[in-house]
Amino acid sequence: AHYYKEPSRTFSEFLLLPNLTTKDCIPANVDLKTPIVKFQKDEKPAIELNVPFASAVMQAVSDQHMAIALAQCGGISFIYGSQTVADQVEMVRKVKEYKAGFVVSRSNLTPNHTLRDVLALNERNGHSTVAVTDDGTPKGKLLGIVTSRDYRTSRDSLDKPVSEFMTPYSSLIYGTLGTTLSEANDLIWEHKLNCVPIVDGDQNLVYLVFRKDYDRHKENPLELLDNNKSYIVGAGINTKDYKERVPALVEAGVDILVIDSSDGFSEWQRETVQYVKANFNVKIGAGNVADKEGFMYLVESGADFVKVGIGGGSICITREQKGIGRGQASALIEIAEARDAYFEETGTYVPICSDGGIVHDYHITMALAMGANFVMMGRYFARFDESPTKKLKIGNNYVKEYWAEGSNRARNWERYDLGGKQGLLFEEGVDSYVPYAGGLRENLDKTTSKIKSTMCNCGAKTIRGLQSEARITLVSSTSLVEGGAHDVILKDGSMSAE
Ligand code: MZP
Repeated sequence: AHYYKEPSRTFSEFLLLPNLTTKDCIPANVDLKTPIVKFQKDEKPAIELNVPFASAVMQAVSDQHMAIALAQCGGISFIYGSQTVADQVEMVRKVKEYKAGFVVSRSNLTPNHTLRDVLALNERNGHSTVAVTDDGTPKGKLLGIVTSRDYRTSRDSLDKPVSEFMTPYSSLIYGTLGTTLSEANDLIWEHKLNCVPIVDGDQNLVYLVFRKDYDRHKENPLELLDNNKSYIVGAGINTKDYKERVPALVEAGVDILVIDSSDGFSEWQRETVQYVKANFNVKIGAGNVADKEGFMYLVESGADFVKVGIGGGSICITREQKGIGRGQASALIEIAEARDAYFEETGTYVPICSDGGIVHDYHITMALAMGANFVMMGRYFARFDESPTKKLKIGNNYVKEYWAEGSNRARNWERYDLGGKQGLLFEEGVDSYVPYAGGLRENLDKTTSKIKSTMCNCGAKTIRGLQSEARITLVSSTSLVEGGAHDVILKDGSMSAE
């Protein structure tokens, strides 16, 4: 056997040291843009994210709702593959066909219809917004606008009339298409709507656009209306049914695939990557691996990115069940070094994704500093309204369900398959709850603020800059205690660490 001299380590065992912060190194100047597919030196990567976040290939995390919400924030979801090809394709199609606006007539929908009705309409039409007019045309009298946010934040109230959602999530407004800009502004003010009015050449109201959408389309806000651009979406595949699944996903317009496996250092992965590369013009990531040998094997097989991480997921019991895995930080550091050396040698840059084990927001910054180009998270996203799972009240707290792909609930045997009898032979993950945390956008904004702020402390305005400038120190278990509240009595009555 080969023995590694160093123990394998994870994010919590490290801290970043500040570098000089220059006056222009402020959060507003930090760019979190990151490549997620391989590219040649001096070339622009074919796919980049505006924020370095991917949601996990899991039933409890990535369906079409999560994919749309995360793409709107600049990240990407990989729709889970542990479902039939037809169901997965339908989810991908819904993301690709999703549009921002839709007009129905009053006879189809009025404020007395329920949120469930709106949901059904939007689901059917792949739209985020329903504008209700009296005659069903954009020129008609505008009776109301209901956005997907209304029903997604009100899942528990699907059977209430939409008119009840005037506050606090109100996006249902009354007015007339053809009202003037100043009347529209009065309306926005009166209902405290976070909207921007779009007016025609005569300063008449044509449409209301929600500010979050508007901010991303400042240059040409009109491109938002019945808009041909589609959101970017990924999908998980396995090494068993790829000859059936991949053509269907490609046909549905998927942008990028990833082979979802707990151990990607295998000949099955090589075959799958090579099949996709030989037959389709679609990007494909592979994994998961935990060392440079696994990384190089997948790179040489043709992978566009490589996913790193074995056994570190919050719901994962692979290390307990099988004794395989590696501390996430050690895996990442070694693979990032191999990625950089390969780039130096060949001029080909292969991005790496740190998958699993992110507990605190600073772990994301640490992963990026250690060389990750983006992170994949399950637990983080499962907590939000947009995840596909049930929200429950347990005691005084709201929680959401979150189960592992290798649990008896998901039974994603293909993820763990090593040939032989088909099926999940034993569990490698648990079925659990995570604390409910609200909407994705608010949480993501908070997380990115923390990352940007830390990057400024480190004197870095880009992820590449952070990777080259970061100074990282290992911390002793005693200094870990020093890092939290200690030696005080907390106001909730509990004792802090001593
Ligand atoms: P986390 O963000 O919840 O810590 O980890 C999410 C990651 O755990 C997923 O992206 C996937 O790689 C991994 N996962 C999913 N199911 C299992 C399992 O059943 C698992 N063991 O390890």
